[in-house]
Amino acid sequence: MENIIRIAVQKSGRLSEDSLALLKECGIKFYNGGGKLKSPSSNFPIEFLFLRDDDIPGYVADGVADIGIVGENELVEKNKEVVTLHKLGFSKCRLSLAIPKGQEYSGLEYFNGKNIATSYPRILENYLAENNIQAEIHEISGSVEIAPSIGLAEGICDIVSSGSTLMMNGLKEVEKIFNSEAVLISHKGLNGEKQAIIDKLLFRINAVQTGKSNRYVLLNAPNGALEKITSLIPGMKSPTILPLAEEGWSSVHSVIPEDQFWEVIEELKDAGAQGILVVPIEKMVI
Ligand code: PRT
Ligand code: ZN
Repeated sequence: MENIIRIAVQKSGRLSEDSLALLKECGIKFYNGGGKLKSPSSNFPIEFLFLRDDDIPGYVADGVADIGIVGENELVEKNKEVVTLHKLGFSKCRLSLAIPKGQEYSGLEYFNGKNIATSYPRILENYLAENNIQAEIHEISGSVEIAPSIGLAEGICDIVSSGSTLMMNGLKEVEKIFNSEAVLISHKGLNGEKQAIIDKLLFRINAVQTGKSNRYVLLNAPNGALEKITSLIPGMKSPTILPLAEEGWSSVHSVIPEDQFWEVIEELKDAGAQGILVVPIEKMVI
């Protein structure tokens, strides 16, 4: 039988949209409508399993799925034996300790002898042990943020993104204990053929991610400014320089990192560049 790999992705929730969008951008076609739990791709040797995120580390560790996409918070909490292949840069959040807004907070010792509600008992237990804090952990599976107001606990340890859930529940974030983002994980000890398919997928993911973190830039420059301008936008190997129809001018094409974009554009203008166009890059292979 031809080798295919199975990927576990979240069925619905905060990870699913970005996970599926990334795989689509990798050119993988699949159907995920109709509440199906399993779906093959029509153009890549991969089959999708749509699961709850809590189950993904376990399914990958057991080999039911070969790879999976899950948040690092869930991965560390479940503590299953899998390989982390790649950070995916989405579903970023943090696990934090929070207490009622009106309470004075002097430091971690605040939690000595207190009750803390959380859905992440393992991560919290390790953190408290590392910091020599003796607190009682109350494991609850959801709506952790209401625990202090109903008298279940004095503090909570929960996922924070914008911080608005804490605010709405009269809580304040006092310690950040863990940063998380979506990661691609794999089963340990896959055969060579499956590994080759995964390498192909990783190559595509890298091309998509590199494309997203760069911009293609085109501009016109007087020939006298070319030296300065090419030093500002060295590109992948070196910029492309083409003569314009107008004597003494050139068109320069290059690639710039997305996060340096505004500063570089200003420097290019100061150096004499005109008609600067900045274009997104769909895929980039270095
Ligand atoms: O049904 P299933 O079990 O698959 O999903 P789930 O409900 O357990 O998880 P889901 O879809 O809510 O989150 C999946 C993953 O997304 C998490 O494991 C994290 O890795 C990541 N993620 C990113 C988040 C958040 N951001 C987030 N904001 N997970 C949860 N939240 C919740 C948090 O629990 C809190 O209630 O959002 C609230 C805080 O958000 P802010 O913006 O108000 O601070
Ligand atoms: Zn879950």
